[in-house]
Amino acid sequence: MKWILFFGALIGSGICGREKCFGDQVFRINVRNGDEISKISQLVNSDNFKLSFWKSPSTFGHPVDILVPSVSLQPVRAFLKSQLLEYSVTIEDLQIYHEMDSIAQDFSGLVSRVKIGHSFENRSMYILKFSTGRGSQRPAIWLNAGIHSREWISQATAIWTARKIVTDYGKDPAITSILEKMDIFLLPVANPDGYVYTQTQDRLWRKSRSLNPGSSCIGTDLNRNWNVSFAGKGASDDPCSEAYHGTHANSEVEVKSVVDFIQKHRNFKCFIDLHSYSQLLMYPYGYTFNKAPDTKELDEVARRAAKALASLSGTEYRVGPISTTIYPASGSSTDWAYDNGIKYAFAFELRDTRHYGFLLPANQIIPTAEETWLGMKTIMEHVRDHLY
Ligand code: INF
Ligand code: ZN
Repeated sequence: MKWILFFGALIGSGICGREKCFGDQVFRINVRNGDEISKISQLVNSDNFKLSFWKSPSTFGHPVDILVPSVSLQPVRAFLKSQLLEYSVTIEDLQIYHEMDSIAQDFSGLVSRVKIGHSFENRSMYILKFSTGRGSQRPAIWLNAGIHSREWISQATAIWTARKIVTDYGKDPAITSILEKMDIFLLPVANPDGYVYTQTQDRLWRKSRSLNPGSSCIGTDLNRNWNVSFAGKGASDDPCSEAYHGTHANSEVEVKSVVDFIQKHRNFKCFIDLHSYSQLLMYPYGYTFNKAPDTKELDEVARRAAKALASLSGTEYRVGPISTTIYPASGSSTDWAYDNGIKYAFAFELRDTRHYGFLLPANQIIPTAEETWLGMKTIMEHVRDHLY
């Protein structure tokens, strides 16, 4: 019993630092004998970890699923490792998946959950479709998040935005009028494997988790894998690089799934990609210093959006083309959207500017999401009034 007290003590040390780290998970444990079943039962029954059986132990050889609250992830992992118990994470970040399901169920007349594909490790990729119209090809907006897994404020902002849209539809004239004319498609977790990896192994993981033949290094930078100036400036051909572009454009199934969906739909007018951090609002191009044909209009819209964003809490964003505002980057989602006819293509670098960086405290999630919503709404209102 003493190990329970030891592992329980880990909780007090604030596993995720001083801030609550979000993302409950379901661990699937392969139990091989009675001794292991009794150890798991003791673990679940101890009130240290607030665990519950997702799937109770039955006979050996059948896995046991336990729901692990985010605060208990580390001590439970440590315990399972110490007991040589093999496990896998079956449902990563329940909160985001739960929230998507409950929004789609609670507002089934407005929202539907659509599977657009799967990740390298075979996790489903789900989007939420917000639509008031009968026609299937209404002018559409794509909101992308979590392409870089460590940028947790991006996924969190996206799922908050989903709830905001359904809550405000019919009340806020802006979102109501946008949805009267357009559909919104939201992908909260564009890199599911990387997201799980940041929660289970390496909090600062950025890339996908695909294997690179001939290299021991894992993953491709999904924001360099799009078919636009592929393998150009600001991308690397080294699989060990954080900006590795992959073997060829759309080599990554996570990118291909989005590309296929958007190309099949054929009527997207706006693409917004959420990243963190640095507080930037950018538009094409990243792959060249040349100005995009619509630079004047995109700059004007972006400045208005940044102003709306700042109106809530004074958060200051810099505005400009990707290549000069942050750095040259080829093969990015934003440039691909723009060069494929989606004129209103933007990328947000959310809070903050460096103090916390990727480890933005949970108490800044809602303030960040609320101000970002004002910026995104400004863009979407412009698109609504300038359909082409
Ligand atoms: N953004 C940079 C990146 O290396 C810059 C960027 C953003 C390029 C958007 C293109 C489009 O992808 C981040 N921020 O990684 O997290
Ligand atoms: Zn990023």
